[in-house]
Amino acid sequence: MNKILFVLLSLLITTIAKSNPEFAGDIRSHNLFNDHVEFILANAKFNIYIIKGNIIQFRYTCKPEFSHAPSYAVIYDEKENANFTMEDKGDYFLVSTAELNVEISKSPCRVSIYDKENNLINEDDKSFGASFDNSEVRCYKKLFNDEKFFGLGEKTGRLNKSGNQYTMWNTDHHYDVESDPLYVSIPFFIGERNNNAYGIFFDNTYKSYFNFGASNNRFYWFGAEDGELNYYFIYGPEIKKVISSYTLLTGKMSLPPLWSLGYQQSKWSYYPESRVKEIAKTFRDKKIPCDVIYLDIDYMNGYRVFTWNKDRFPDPEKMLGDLKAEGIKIIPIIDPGIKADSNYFAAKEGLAEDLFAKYPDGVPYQGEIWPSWGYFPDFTKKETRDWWGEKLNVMLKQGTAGFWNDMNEPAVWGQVFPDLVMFNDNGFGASHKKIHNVYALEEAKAAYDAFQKYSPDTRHFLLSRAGYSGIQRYSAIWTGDNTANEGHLKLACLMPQGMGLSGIPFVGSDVGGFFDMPSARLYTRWMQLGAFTPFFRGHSVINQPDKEPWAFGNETEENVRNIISFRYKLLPYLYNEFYNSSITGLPIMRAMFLNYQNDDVCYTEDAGFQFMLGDNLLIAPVVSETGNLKKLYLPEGSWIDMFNNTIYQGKNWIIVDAPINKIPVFLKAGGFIPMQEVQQYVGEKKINQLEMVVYPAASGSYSLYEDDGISYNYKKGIYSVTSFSLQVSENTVVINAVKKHNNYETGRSDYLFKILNPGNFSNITGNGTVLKKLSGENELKNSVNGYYLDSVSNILLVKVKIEDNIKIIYNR
Ligand code: MIG
Repeated sequence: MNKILFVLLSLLITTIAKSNPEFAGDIRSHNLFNDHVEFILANAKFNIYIIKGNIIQFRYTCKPEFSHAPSYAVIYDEKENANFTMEDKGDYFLVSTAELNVEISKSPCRVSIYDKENNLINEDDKSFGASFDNSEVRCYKKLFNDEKFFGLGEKTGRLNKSGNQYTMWNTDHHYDVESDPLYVSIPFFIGERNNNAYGIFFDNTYKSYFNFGASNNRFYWFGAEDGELNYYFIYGPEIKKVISSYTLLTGKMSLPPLWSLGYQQSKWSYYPESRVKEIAKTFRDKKIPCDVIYLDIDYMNGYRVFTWNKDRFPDPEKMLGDLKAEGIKIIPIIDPGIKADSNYFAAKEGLAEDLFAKYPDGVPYQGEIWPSWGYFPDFTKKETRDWWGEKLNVMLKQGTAGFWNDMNEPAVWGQVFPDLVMFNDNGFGASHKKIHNVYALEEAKAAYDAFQKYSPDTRHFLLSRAGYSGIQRYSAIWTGDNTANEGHLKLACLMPQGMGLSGIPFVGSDVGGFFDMPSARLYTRWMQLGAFTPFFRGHSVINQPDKEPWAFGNETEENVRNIISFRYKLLPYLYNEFYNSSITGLPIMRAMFLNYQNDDVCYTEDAGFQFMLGDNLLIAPVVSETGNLKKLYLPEGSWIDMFNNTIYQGKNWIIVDAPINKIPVFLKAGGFIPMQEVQQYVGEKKINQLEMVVYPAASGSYSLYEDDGISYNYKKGIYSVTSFSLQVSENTVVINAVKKHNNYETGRSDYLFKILNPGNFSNITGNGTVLKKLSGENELKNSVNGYYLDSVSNILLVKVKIEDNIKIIYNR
């Protein structure tokens, strides 16, 4: 009896002990290496890698060894900058880089990070720090009461995530405005306080959690159900530097085809072929620009991926060719699940070549998906990615312009993919628990690799619903199945900003809302917002009335045509921002505080409903269905309304009229906006003139990148860069344009400078000669050069031939 009690008791004690977290204990010993320091702790191993002066990797494990499996996210492997010193300071070790001082206390082991002026940036909670609880890992950090948190990728709610907890587990969701988690997992966030920012990238693909002081005011924490406590600390202090550094680790967007910046039209589903052609023709007839039409799941034969329904699409190649001639590119949806059909080639090949995810007993897993029961390709296996790429290439050769990856969370009818299903994990072997969040990333990699391999001369476009850190290297992201209501219109403004802060620049929402039917006003407002989001696509669920731009009556059609046309005029500016983003990793659509980090107002919740497009444009969408006014904040400097030339002084909240035909857009004094005439699709016609819009109330400069927009020739140096400057003094305004890199022939012959609110002027010279005053726009069109003042709108138009060096001077 006593014996039994004893056994029971000790069982109970061990169970209790097991469910208590263990914290990183004392440092027992350490080893110094070239690029890292290894610490042996009482109950864990702890490595610090110095990646760069501002990037340090902290890695803990309580298992006997660190994992050797490579990171899915991190592609940076240059360690040549890893200069650091380590000193023993008695109670602690001091690790110093050019930008940071890291104190690692010995008993117990805790981390504190300081800048070079010894300001505390971030530190472990003194009692808890790193913790291990069975397979679970966590890190507890001190929470400062004025600390703000941004990032985490695709999340609902306001941009500042403080006071909330979030989960990372890619989820197919009929989501509402507070749902979490969604389709994409980006375990990276930015902390900001006193204008100092840092980032933490927790490179763990298991289900993970981020708690920014939800229900406690002592610490914030992040952790995961399994895997290593492996995180990168990234110092700014500029938020921009944090994002650039994060994308140095995880990669930048590769430059997409220029046409993918155009308007894209989707619907579940356009079929048969005649319907697709009718949609294309309607865009052209109505002179509403459009570059892409999507084919949703009904183009397939019984939802079998890589097949066509031959009744609906008898000759895909011919159809794709016909549409291409009209400037319409076709992007088909791709679902990962392979119908378990013994007559279906993809199922046969996948089974024969062992390409599918399997139960631990070797039986291929089947889940329920669109084509009923189906297998799931194991994209973490190179052979599977190569095979998938071959299949995609068949469709590329047929003439598709890219792919749209859906259902890749992976989703199984909103049900649960069994955790024990095994994946190759690059040869290391791992269960669904580890692979779930990177499934879409590896599927996207397969497509991206196929593009490189099979189409080395032409850029293609990839769109994905799910993703993990690094997805920006391969794909654009859309924010999934939203709903046609005001709350989701607001989210369509916030979510892309949050994703931009998390390294994903090419992003947009289903414009108009996926579920339900928007009113004409809601649809118009959404189009106006969408026209300034990097990815611009209208989409809709099945069994809803039409949602194309002409489906809401004449007034809406006119307003939507105008804003889509404006997007096309703006393409030189937008494409330049895409180029910049591909170099810097910074977003195109930017939270206000990214450009104005020291302006507290830019962090307010209201300022989330406006954003910057690059450096020079401030976009203030009306995110309400009924409103005709917009309250917005203008940061420092002088601003001009792009559509009516009204001037405003910054550091002010203003309220402007925004009737249904208007979205308020402001140009910053001194900023340049390159524009061009409207085309119905990218490349429709040769465009001779680059319009350069400036508002000369301040000096400024701008660099414009141009290339062919479609090939990879830019990688061989075939592009052009022009450097513009605007020097404004009391008596003169001088505009300069200098070709910095001149290897690409843009085909443009002249510049038209549109000088908004020019002030007094006399005596305009261009390229050394005194320019002639012309009588109106027509004469301007027909003259080689000259100027004309549109006195009604107060715009000075100056036309000059494009030469290597341009100088325009006017006295005032
Ligand atoms: O179970 O392919 O988010 O854009 O139209 C729904 C049909 C599957 C979900 C996608 C949506 C797409 C739809 N898909």
